[in-house]
Amino acid sequence: MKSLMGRVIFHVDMDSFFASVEKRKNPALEGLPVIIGADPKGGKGRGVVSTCSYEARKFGVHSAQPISKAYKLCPHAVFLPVNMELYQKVSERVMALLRSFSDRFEQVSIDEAFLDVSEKVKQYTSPQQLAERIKDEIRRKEGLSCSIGVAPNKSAAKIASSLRKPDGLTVVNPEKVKEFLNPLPASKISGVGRKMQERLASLGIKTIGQLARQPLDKLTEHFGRWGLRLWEVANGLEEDEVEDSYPIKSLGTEHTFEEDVGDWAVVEDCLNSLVEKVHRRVLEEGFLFRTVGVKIRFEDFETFTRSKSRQIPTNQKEVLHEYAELLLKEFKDDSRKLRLIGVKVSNLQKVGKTRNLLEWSR
Ligand code: TTP
Ligand code: MG
Repeated sequence: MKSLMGRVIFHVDMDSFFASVEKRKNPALEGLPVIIGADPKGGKGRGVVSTCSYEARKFGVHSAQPISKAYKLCPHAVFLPVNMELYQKVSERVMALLRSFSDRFEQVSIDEAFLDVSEKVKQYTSPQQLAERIKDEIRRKEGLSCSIGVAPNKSAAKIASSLRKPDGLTVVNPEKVKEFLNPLPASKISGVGRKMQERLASLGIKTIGQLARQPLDKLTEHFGRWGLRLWEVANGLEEDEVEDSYPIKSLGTEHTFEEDVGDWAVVEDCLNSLVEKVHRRVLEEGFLFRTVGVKIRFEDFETFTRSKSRQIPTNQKEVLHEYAELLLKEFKDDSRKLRLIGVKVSNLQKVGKTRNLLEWSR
């Protein structure tokens, strides 16, 4: 087994990300409860909270809560719609900055990344000093705060970043990983959702320490390969690499018809096969996508592109198909014949191991 000694992993997670970006854009919101999500419509709104500022969290508001509930809990909050384009741009700048501080860099979501800084950290007096430097840079350049966890592996770093939010910094020394993990609830492990937590509790397992002390056989008997994973994480033995984020920005394909096509049924057939192809590649590469785009070229070579994004990344073919079809529909009534259509997905992220575990435990 490779040694964890010498590895320095950071997990960086922006604080109340969408809400903080809105606050930076409009300083009048400073200190106020701000809720980002669906329109509350005076308490009758449908849809959910995307996120909220820490001021709103004091009232019990949280991500994924029905917006009507959030309105009941905190009617005087400032409610704002999701401005994804803006958050995406800010995210790209933050991620570029984080990447510049790391030997290896893996973005895991719009506001979260792992950094392997094992080499880079040698230019600083301590991991703590490098983490503080990163926090300062993000504050100075973007006016935003983040929380950082430092540990010799990814799972402990991720847990560490969550402990002192907002504006937190938690350093776990390599020889103290187990000591750090033992008292924490098992639900702190990424992927242990409510169901998994209940199953663990039924076996008398509440803390990570209790999980760590279980015989491995017992865990694999109950949870299959995830049992091994849980046991490794709980014992501070997980050794996943920080996987450099994939340079591929989008995946797509297009088709030029042999002869220009006027029959919409033919276009739809072609769209189906393009969707199949793109989806196969998405699965092969292990991606999730947020954005679906189409391209359409008429017989006179006039070309259009359209795209539609969703908030939550997915790898579902149904979503890809539904969005592509919807986007193409705009052109259905055009009297010109079609020369080409194309389909692509973008805003990609890799399906991490934790995400598999997450889906499995739901
Ligand atoms: P998180 O990092 O989970 O949340 P956060 O950054 O708002 O707050 P924290 O300080 O606890 O890290 O998610 C990042 C962004 O992703 C968040 O700002 C909004 C979006 N998001 C949703 O739209 N829906 C959700 O259910 C969650 C959890 C996040
Ligand atoms: Mg966050």
